[in-house]
Order: sequence, then C-alpha cells, then structure tokens
Amino acid sequence: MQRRGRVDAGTPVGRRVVLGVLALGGAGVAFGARIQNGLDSVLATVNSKDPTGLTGLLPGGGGFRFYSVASSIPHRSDTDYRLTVDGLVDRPATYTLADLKAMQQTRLVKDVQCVTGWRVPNTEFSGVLVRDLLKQAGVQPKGKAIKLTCFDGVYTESLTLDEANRDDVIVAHEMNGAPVTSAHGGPVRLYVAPMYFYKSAKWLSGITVTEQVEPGYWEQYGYDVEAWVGRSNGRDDAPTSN
Ligand SMILES: Nc1nc2c(c(=O)[nH]1)N[C@H]1C(S)=C(S)[C@@H](COP(=O)(O)O)O[C@H]1N2
Ligand SMILES: [Mo]
Repeated sequence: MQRRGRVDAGTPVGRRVVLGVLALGGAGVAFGARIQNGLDSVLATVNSKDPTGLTGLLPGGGGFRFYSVASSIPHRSDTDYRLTVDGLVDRPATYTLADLKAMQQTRLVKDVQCVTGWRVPNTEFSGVLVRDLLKQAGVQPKGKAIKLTCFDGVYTESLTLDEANRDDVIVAHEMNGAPVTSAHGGPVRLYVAPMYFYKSAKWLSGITVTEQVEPGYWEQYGYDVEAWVGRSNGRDDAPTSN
C-alpha cells in the first residue's frame, strides 16, 4: 500500500478532524493539513507512481476524480469477478457478475459528492440492492453491521445494517448506462447514494456481516463513520474553515 504523501502545511485542523499521522507516514507530515489534503496527497502519490499517467480528473470522466489508496489499479475481468457475502449469515454465498445481473436491478440517479468538495450531479448507478443480497444470505440476529472489502487488498468500508438495507444503497455494475470502468471500481463497486463518496467502495469483493461497525479505511484517519452528505465531517458545523 502506498501512502507516502506530500502534504503542505495548511489551515488549522478542524476540531472534529483527527488527522491520522500514520496515514500520511514517511514524508513530512504536516499537522496543519486538513484531511482533504491527505486525500489529495494520496491521489498525487498514486498519480506520480502510475505509469498510465492518470491525472486527478479522469479523462472523459465528467468531473469525477480518481481515487485509490492502492498503488495500482487492480483488475478483475467480468468472468473472474466474484462477490462474497459471509460473516454472521445463515447462507454464505459467492456471486459472479452474471449472477448479479440476473437479480432484480435498481437504478439510482443522484449527485455524487466527495468529501473534498467536488460533486457530479445526476449520476446514474445501476445494480443490486445490498438489502437483497443480505436477505438471500439470511442475516443472523447478532448481525448489526456490514464490512465491505475490496480486491485492491487495502480499502475497507462499513455500514450499519439499517443503512445497508436502505433502498439507495446498491452494489453497482453500471454507471451512466455503461459497465463501471476499472478506474471507477469495476466490474462492481458499492454505491451509497446518501453518503460522501468515500463510503462507495470500489473494486468490491466482500460483504461480511459483523456484530458492530468496523470503521473503514479513511474512518480510521478521522472521517465520520456516519458520512451523510451535508450532515457529517464538519459540514454541519456553523461556518468552518473548509
Ligand atoms: N477501493 C477503494 N474505494 C474507494 C476509494 C479508494 O481509494 N479505494 N476512494 C473513495 C473515495 S475518497 C472516493 S471520492 C471515490 C472516488 O471514486 P472514483 O474514483 O470513481 O471517482 O471512491 C471511494 N472508494
Ligand atoms: Mo473522496
């Protein structure tokens, strides 16, 4: 995992921002840096190491920025792809992409909002409700949350069971009418419409039902676990230094 970021000293750390120094390890950790800068520095690190020359803005990406905390873009072909549902369930299962496509499809058209400020309105994601996958697996009474894992081997996310059961939380294999590209986390990524985009784990490989929420990758470095757009990560504080 590559997390050597170059971080500029910046504005004071917001009172709810706990900067995980380890997140930025190695090269000069600037305490004043906002977490947003942490993300951007990771992006810069990835780009500087990526021979494909991906820049911050994805070509033809319609305003999307590319993020990965892994040093290269992992790849799974449509036929190799597998999604595992396990943990505190009665019927653990593994899905192929074809399995997911054969299930009832949900289409969401919402705004994508990254916590660093960029926003892409009216983005379409289609796929399977996480709720349906959990229903098929049979969540045991002790199960109260899910942990999402990714085939980049690094990124994780989490949701409470209630959040996971919402009708705007899907496992998406289509974005804007086309297969989710590898850069956007394909063949299959999570899409949590009501929350900041860091909840939407790319390159999704596993859904594990757990007893309690296990904070995800960025959440271990200070982001809110409950990442409601407009109501978390300091956005509900009266004017901030953002
Ligand atoms: N596996 C994985 N998923 C991830 C991330 C990541 O680094 N790795 N970054 C998150 C963040 S912070 C954002 S803003 C979005 C970016 O998605 P995009 O690259 O399709 O624009 O993916 C989220 N999901
Ligand atoms: Mo993000």
